[in-house]
Amino acid sequence: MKTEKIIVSSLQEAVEELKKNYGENAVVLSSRVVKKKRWPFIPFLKTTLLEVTIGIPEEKGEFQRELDERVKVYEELERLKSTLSEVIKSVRLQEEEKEVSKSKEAEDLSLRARRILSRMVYRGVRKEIARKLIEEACGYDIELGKLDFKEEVHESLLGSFRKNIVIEGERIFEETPRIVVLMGPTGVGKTTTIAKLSYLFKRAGKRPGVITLDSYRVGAVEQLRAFINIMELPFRVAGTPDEFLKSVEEMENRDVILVDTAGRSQHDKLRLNELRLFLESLDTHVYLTLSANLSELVMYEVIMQFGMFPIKGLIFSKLDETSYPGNVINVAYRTKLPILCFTTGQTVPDDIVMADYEFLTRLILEEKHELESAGNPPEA
Ligand SMILES: Nc1nc2c(ncn2[C@@H]2O[C@H](COP(=O)(O)OP(=O)(O)OP(=O)(O)O)[C@@H](O)[C@H]2O)c(=O)[nH]1
Ligand SMILES: [Mg+2]
Repeated sequence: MKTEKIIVSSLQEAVEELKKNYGENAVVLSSRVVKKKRWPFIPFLKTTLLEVTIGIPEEKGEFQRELDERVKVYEELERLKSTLSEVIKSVRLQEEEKEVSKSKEAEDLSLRARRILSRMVYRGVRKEIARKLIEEACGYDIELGKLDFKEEVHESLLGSFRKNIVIEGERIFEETPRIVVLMGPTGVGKTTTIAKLSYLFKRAGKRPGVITLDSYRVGAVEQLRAFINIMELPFRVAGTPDEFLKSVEEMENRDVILVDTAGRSQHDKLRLNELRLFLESLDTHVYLTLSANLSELVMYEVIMQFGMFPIKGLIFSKLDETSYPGNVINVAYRTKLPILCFTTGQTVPDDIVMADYEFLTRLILEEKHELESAGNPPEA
């Protein structure tokens, strides 16, 4: 921005001058009073004048103009994309509702319950599981002659989740296990989650330490080490079962030892057995990390292959990368494995949510407020 000084008799005059001579984008930056003008025949009469500093924006270069244009186009595209995705969503929901209303559910579920059923199926929950969860959240309404939610939708469903899905969540900070091991396929976010968890343990007043068994990927180890160092926590790399045992001994004074493992494909039995050697002699709490965007079948496959370890619970990572989190419900409902936490992005340590029923209910209902404000619509 260029600046220039002009002398005027009032601010009003300055504004007019700006518009006339400097264009629409010029602005007044400051002003000060100067008594300058003397009238030749009346020397004692001085007129008060203002010295006004004005700012004149520089002409935008070709590159900046082009960039601005592109940003505008991208913004417009983003707007269109989000409108389109809203339209697709509402069409799919309507289709789902039509489907449900044609089926047997129409005979025995209230309209409100059917709408929630459609919503859950749309979010990826299997219909039979969604139906079971809804049935448990409902009671028989004599007037309707159908099942309807006992309380408001959110509360009723939350109660049903409590009965059918096991959640570990914040409890881990109270009943802190001594050695917590994260396992799972390659690239699901184990190392990132270890960093986030170690922060949460420290925040909960515990004294965590971290051991990584992943001595293959130097970059990954260094990244984790850097974060753990910032938190002033002990960190060890163990390449053999003996080194691992030694590191555990060295961390004797720690409340909890978080153990990161190298990603193993569920098909790589040899490597999985090797991992077993590390943990054999110790009492460990193994959590399996599953990316929330995996298909349900692949999730079962991974759980089965890692079944050679005493899996205590599940961590669902990359929740931010899926629009259909119903898989989480399906897998937790069927396996009855406790959910420990969800990770929701790449940022350490913020993008992690310790699992609780409130979060799970919201996750599945998504537009909770929209549904609740809809109340209990009259039967069609
Ligand atoms: N979008 C998203 N990305 C994540 C999340 N958690 C981790 N990532 C990213 O996923 C990639 C792999 O993360 P890592 O923590 O290295 O995964 P890992 O399971 O330790 O990988 P291996 O040790 O190679 O098996 C990195 O780019 C992370 O930033 C998450 O919750 N959401
Ligand atoms: Mg890793």
